[in-house]
Amino acid sequence: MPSFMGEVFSGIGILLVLGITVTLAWGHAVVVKSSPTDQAVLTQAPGAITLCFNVKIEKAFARASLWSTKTRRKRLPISEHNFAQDADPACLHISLPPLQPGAYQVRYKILATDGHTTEGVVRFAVNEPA
Ligand SMILES: [Cu+2]
Repeated sequence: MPSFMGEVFSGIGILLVLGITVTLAWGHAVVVKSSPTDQAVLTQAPGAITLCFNVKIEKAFARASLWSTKTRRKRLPISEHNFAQDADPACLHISLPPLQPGAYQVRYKILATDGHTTEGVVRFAVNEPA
């Protein structure tokens, strides 16, 4: 094969690799908004956590758990509210049990509609009432 054609083919190869990478990155779910935010220090215990992603997610496959110094991996249910007609398909609401003052982590694992999973954690602290 002449070297010119070789260069053309390797160029096409590079474009294909870049194109595929861009396509995959586009579909991955990334948190664009969370309430409370990660590392938040709160004066009132939150009743729920809301995570909003850059893409639609498969809410039925979402998993979340609560961790603290006293509680290890308490499974958090994905509430019915998530599946309401007017619910944002990119936002996940996770209900929390009543929380005592302390430091907490909510760990989550979600599936984007492209089939890729995203795992993450939101850390927050609830202060003693003043
Ligand atoms: Cu993806």
